[in-house]
Amino acid sequence: MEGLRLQSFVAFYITTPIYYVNDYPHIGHAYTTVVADVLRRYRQLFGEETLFLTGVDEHGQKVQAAAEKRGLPPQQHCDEMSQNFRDIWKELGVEPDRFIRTTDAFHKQGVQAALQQLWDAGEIYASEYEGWYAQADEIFYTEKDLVGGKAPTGAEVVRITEKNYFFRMSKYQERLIRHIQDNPEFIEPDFRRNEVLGFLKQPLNDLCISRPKSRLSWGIEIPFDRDYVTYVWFDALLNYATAVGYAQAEKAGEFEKFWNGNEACVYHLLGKDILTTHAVYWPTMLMALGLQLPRTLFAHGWWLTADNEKMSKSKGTVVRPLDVKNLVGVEPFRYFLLRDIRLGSDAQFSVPLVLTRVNSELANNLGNLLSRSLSLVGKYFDGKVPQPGDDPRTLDLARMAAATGSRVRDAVLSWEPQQALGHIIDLMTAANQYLADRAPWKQAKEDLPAAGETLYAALETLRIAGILLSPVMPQKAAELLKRVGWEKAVAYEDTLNWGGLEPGSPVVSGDPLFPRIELPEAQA
Ligand code: ME8
Repeated sequence: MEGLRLQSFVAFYITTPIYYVNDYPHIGHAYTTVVADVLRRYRQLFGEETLFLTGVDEHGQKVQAAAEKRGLPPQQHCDEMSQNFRDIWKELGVEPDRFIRTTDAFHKQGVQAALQQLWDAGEIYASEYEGWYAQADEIFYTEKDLVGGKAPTGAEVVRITEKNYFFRMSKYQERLIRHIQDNPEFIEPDFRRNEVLGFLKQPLNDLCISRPKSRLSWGIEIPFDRDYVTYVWFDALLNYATAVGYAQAEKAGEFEKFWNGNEACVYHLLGKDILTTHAVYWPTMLMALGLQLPRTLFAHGWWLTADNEKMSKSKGTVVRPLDVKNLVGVEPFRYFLLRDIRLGSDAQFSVPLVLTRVNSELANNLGNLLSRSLSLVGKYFDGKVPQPGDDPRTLDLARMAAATGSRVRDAVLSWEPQQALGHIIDLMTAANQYLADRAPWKQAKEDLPAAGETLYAALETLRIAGILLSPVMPQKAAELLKRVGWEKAVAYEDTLNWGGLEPGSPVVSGDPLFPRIELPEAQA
């Protein structure tokens, strides 16, 4: 209970990266965003105040080039593309509280306020710069960074000399190392923290935060030199703060609550590809601005192709989230994304893997338990929840069910949603086994109250599972709860005690909640 009380004081603010609008959202974007949506719904279920932010990164070379390719002015291109992201999140049942675009006026103003503050404080200086620039990465590399004449990412580089503005990032290196060492929850998982600490063994350079307009015009103007725009990463990282009121006088209270106060718990979820920018640029920017650092940066892994490769547009291996959603349904797809990968590790993505998971755990395990129980309750108990009982075997199942809520909660709070779902499925497996052992279809003919006890227990485990699954599959969970005769609003506390279902409440039968899905011919 101590944990529950502590957590409920926290203003849990979860963010996803803001995605580049140079292309349509793919499975990786959907992954981060669905996980964030689910984690926030769990925290809400546990009684915490939450705020969930996602959005789009609209400035910089990549986006300017994509707009040029379509023959559109960048703003029009961004208006259209950002709408695609919004639409897809809606289709995937993702409900962010806020959707930020870096072309939003309040964001631009916040970025300029930060730049001006750092310039006035001498944290930004002008210097002649010579280096290797990779357009694809939008990053400058030094000679020693190059691998075989190319960027470490494999991108082509060109030699560039120009005046630019620099943020004194190197000044904060020691303080950053200490912060990472003193706050183990700052970078998760552990092995990623060690990677960052390894990276910080090399001396940090100062960060070039400007681009001359002659080379790139699509960006936020530098307030103290109108010939320059802001480097896209400096602009983009600030979204997390501007979205909750940074540098907006009328939103000072909100900024205090979600970012800079004692109760704030800022949680950035991101892919491992962008950990360095988040773990090095961002905290040093915040230190220079005199702001609090986020509580946690969690770098999750990648979905790979069936051949264990990174999905690639040129090889045609990028998966479109809506294709999968249209095949299996939105909520089973969400379930798969949380269940088939350990947050932090890589995993393979393929349609057969989605079907295997959804069919075995949702259609066969949970779905069969539900349909068998409901049809027997219909047949022998007039469609009403029967009376409970206290056979030792029933009490074993009851104990397991009543412990599942806190197991799920512990797993979610330790960033193991895959395991949280595993606990729910273990409960379904145990309930199916219980049903098979007690065979209520036979009991009904010999001892009707014993059959009632068995079916009550089956419905009761389904009720608990329904509540605990609601953050992942809100609509299916609501339907499941209605079918087992549970009309109350979803509340975590109701999972902690056995015996919530009222005998006599009507159950509702219907089509299978999770029909089995077969692989379309073309993909078999
Ligand atoms: O990097 N598996 O945007 P982006 C899992 N605008 N997740 C994946 C993935 C995959 N195969 N591919 C992409 C940017 N992602 C910047 C971010 S934030 C201030 C600025 C997800 O459109 C993952 O979250 O390239 C990754 O970090 C993000 O998409 C990159 O999106």
